[in-house]
Amino acid sequence: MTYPAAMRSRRVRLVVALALLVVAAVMLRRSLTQLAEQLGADRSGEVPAALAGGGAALVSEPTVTIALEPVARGLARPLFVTHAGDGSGRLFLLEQGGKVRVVRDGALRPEPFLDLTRELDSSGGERGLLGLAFPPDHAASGVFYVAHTADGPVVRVARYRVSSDPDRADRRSAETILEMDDPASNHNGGMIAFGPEGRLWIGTGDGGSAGDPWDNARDPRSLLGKILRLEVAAERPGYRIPADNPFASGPRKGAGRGEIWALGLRNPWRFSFDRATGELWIGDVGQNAWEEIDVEDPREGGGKHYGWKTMEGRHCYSPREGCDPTGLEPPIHEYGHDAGCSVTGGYVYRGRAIPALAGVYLFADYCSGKVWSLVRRPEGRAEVAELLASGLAISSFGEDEAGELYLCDHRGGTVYRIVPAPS
Ligand SMILES: [Ca+2]
Repeated sequence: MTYPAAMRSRRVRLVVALALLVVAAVMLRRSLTQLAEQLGADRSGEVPAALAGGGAALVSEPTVTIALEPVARGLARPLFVTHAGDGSGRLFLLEQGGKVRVVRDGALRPEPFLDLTRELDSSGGERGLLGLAFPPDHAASGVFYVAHTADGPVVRVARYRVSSDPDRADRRSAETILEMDDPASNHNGGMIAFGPEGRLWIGTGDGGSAGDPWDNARDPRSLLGKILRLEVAAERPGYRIPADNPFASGPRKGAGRGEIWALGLRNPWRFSFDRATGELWIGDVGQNAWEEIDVEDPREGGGKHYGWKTMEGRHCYSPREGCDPTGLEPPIHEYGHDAGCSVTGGYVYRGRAIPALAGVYLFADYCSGKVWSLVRRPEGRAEVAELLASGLAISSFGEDEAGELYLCDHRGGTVYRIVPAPS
């Protein structure tokens, strides 16, 4: 090899090495970007500066540590846990594809309680069987309610009855209570629960896509982007509008749909009532930047507007600057997408196993897997602490009859009970 040829070959090696380095750097950057996107950390919609005002979370060190104990494994995309309130001690677990499963005496029964696989439309990541609620009179009436997406496309709330076997429901007993348009595949709400006053509460998404293109959440004539409150009874078809709903009586009578309890929500994926105080806690999933927790005392009469899409959390969304927050209810807590990407509202703990959590609200993020505690300070601020970095895709919390709490790992197919950490 002549000298110039050796130089050339050395130069070629150098160029090849540099090129490989560039390729490696690009690949690393791309995989980091993909990871961030998977976690939903899309920062493309940079938010305007926060509006002035109090409410910033006080972040504290947790004073209690928790652990997770599996109660059922091998589930297909679990996304809710509840109980029948009938003293049976059973847990009812929802699988997104359409099955309700029963845990009785600590064992997951192989046969589903109810299989709605054929009734529902589970195409798309947020479609499927979304909610389940047992009324206070379930032990006597044998009825229960589900929320799911279906062809139409619609979000349907329907009533079913148990069969002669209490661990099997009658699939043919379906009665539609309410159907709502479902214009896009995401943001379908689907949380349903009976309030302490015995009414059926329903969370509805804003209809989906992004940025509420139909402006549903702010519209008192639309049932989407709301919390609804209905009066249902086992032997009566359909529903009635409770006379004390905010648009059913009083000064705002007729100014909006009678079914509406609260407005301005984007996708109140999970909400709950505090067993002790009756307060309503809502986890409302944000757009690109801010996840929020809202809380209200229903004795104030409802009709609150939680801001979307004028605001996302405490920040202007539409318009992006200079929005008017007059009359909008700020969240008690918000967090940015550095801590997650999709809030999963939880419960105020009223069980007995973890006395240090008494009266503490637990919530989580689907993407980051973090579980937080929230305590309301006397001045109204939220004090938030990270309880657990679970690494799970937490799709929901749930409660048993005794008030112990559970969470669902959507990806791993396991439902866990929240227990005190071993000392
Ligand atoms: Ca809001």
